[in-house]
Amino acid sequence: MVRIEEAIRRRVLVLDGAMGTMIMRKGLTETDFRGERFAGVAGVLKGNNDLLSLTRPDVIADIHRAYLEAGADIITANTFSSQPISQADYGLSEMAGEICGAGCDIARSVADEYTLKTPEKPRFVVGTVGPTNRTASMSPDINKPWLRGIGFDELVAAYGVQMRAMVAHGVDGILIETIFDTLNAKAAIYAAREAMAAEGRAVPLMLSMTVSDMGGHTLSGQEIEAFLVSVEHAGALTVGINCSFGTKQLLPFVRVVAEKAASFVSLHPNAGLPNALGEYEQTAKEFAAEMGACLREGLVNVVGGCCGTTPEHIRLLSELAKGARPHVPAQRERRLRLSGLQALELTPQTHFVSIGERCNVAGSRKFLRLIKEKQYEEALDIARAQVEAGAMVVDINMDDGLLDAAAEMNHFVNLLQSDPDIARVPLMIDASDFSTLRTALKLVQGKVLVNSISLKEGEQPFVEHAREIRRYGAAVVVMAFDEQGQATSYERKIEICARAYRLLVGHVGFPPEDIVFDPAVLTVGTGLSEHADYALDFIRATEWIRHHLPYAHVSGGVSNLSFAFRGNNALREAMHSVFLQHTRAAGQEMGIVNPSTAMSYSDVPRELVEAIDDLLLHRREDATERLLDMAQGMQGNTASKKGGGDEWRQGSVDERLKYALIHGVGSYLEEDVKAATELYANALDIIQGPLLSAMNEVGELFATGKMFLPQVIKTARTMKLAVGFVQPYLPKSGGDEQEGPAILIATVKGDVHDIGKNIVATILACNNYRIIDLGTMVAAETIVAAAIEQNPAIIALSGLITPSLEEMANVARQLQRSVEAGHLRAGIPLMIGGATTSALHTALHIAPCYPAGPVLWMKDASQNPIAAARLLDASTSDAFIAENAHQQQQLREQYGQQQTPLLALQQAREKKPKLFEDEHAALP
Ligand code: THG
Repeated sequence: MVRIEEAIRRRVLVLDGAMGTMIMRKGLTETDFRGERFAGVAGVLKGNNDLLSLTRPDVIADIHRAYLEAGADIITANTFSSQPISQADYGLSEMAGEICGAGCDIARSVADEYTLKTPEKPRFVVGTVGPTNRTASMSPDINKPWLRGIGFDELVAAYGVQMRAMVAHGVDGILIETIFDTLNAKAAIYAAREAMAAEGRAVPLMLSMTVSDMGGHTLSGQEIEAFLVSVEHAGALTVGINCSFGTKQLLPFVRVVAEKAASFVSLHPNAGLPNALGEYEQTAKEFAAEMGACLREGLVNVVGGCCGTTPEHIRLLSELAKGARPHVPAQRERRLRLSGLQALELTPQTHFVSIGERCNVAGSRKFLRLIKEKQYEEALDIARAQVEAGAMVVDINMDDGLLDAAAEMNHFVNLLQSDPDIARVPLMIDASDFSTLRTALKLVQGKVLVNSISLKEGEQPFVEHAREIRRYGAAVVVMAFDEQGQATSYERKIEICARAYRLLVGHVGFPPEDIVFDPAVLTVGTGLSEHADYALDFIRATEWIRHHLPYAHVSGGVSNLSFAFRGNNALREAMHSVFLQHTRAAGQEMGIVNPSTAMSYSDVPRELVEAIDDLLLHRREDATERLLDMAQGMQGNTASKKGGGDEWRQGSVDERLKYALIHGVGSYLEEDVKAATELYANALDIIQGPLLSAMNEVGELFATGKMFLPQVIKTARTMKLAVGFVQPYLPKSGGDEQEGPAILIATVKGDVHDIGKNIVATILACNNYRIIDLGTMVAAETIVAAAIEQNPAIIALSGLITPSLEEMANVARQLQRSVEAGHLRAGIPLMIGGATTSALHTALHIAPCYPAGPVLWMKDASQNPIAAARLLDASTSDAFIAENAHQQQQLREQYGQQQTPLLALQQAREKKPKLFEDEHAALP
């Protein structure tokens, strides 16, 4: 039997196309989904495509056959959502394993049937693993950025069910696809490895990410290269991109994958961008033409289709793939790579990797106080300041006797990851207790540097911990410490590091480039003679390690060196600078430092360099005394602070407020809002003026791909903060705590997506509206009942997937009926938003269902408060509603006139962020 790993070397393999689109076309009913077996199950089962593997296996087999007939080499089993988390939406968690196994069996038998017919063209089955409907890297509540809706362990448990079924049911590979959150993917990789070990059968992994914006980020904010670094430990057969956009839009991103990944490359995009009605309309011919360009470039090894593709698309594609030149995977040098939202690669050109030391409760009194007092926002400012000052990695340490280190780590790391300005750099997780390190490893989507492990407790725990770190895909700092204690001499330092290297590289199989040795920077100038060689021994050990332990790196905590000179910061900084001059020449490439005070070597006066060298290189016995004498004059001088970039503080109040909102900087908001109240007679104008115009700009930046989702969320939080500061200045008409008009908001039935809805809710709440959030999957009856009961000023509906469009029309009809029956007040505006919605669809299919009130399409979340303000202000309301009605009438006429709907659609199509679009009902 030819294996997929062999076949892929010979030619470009063709994957199948969409399963969902094909199922939708079959027009199946609730009864089909239920079969006899699930007839009595409560709730709606229609939409649970994976369940059809049990209830309508014939339909699934037919779809597989259609793709095999079209020329597919690889078919994807109907298992995208066959894990307990997604199945919980249907009350079928317990069934996940069985559903998954059945899906694999169907694909296996159909594939084998075809292989038997044409043995020269073997057909493969991959189990497909979707992202679930939760995200492990983002908070479900944007006002609580430290929260997570799901944890790594829960994901591993759920994926475990799916992975074990796949391995046991004979798949040829596992395709972890539509990855929108790398932490979810890392949990899937972890679960896959466990399942293979448990079942005693290894199959190749294939990874496929999905880009969420035109800037090429995942939904959770990672750049493509950062994603690749984060999952490199999977050793995947292929990495690639699926879903997202059409081929043309994805091509630049595929080039990045092809250039940066050591694996083979896959691509299975959507059939173009969805039209204004949420449909994919790219024909097979157009699709093939675009894919052809990609094949000619030699970028890929596996091609297929995602949303909207059909057997005809795959048929044309497989013709093209026949003669295509397979991509030759890039040669990756053995280099340390880490990632936050961005990748960091240590190259021979890298100047020096400075690791910020200040988020350490043991190394900063201020940080300790802030954590103890739970002043996390200010603690976060310390991290931000370090990044602004040039830290390329941030060290986090919560080791303090009075703190629950793991709990604090959890809170702070989550918080930090929600701030894209900080989270763009990789983290160094610093803890003496391995369980705290483990906690942190489960929180981070990027590739972190673990600080640290050592031979302190002997070889066995050392090896076990290294193996575990590897399973999470992290790099590791090894301290020169063993059973006898800390290495203080040159001989002991190199002996321990060599032993650790042998164990890690020889025994564990740890990649040597992912090992960072820390030969321990110890304090000099203490007055004790046995400390006199500490600096020199570190320098010599560094040189030895770099020569004798190939690909491994050296780091150290530089500020330790000068503890003896506490209180004289200028001298300490000069010492660090001179020390680094030596250690870097010896091969130290990274160090834990205070980035905002780093002094450049050339700024240290010559005589001072000499005096410091006397101490560091142990050239004179009286070096400490002489240095102290010389340093007298420097007392109290603190070196220049760099970075921070506060130039924006020079602007006008409006400009400062705008800057703060767009960059999500909360620290000056209070004073700036106060200044604004002196400028604006009416405090409401601060909200309607600079604040709203900033939100508008955010919307624009987002729409044009210059901002990505975590940044937008951050600005919304800052907006809320700003409105909070404005609040006391607002006129209080009712005397008591006055709340604004109520807005009822819901994601419609059949749709579980709520990120967009939550953003809208928060932005509206920030504008002082009272939000009644009914959640997701809300039935029309529930929305109508809540509207009757609460009499909101506005009703807002959200939906991401195509079927939601029809459901929104249904809600509109039911609202109308309720108005006609006299239950509901007439005239309540209805707002429509979400990625598949459009001005045209709203005009054509929703507005006519609800003549009782205006129906408004919201281009993006920043439009809602603007529209709400116009609607609810008596002086603008009528004109606004009339203008909206007029525009919709025009759209309807255009659509009616032009016999070719396509043209009308193109004219009407608005450019909007394609963040939430695609038919995978599993995306959040
Ligand atoms: N190796 C590794 N990890 C480490 C160290 C190391 N982690 C911790 C530490 N050493 C590196 N970090 C610091 C952080 C702060 C200081 C020194 C090392 C420091 N702090 C001031 C002081 O104590 O004087 C704090 C002053 C204040 O309160 O602000 O010097 O070696 N792998």
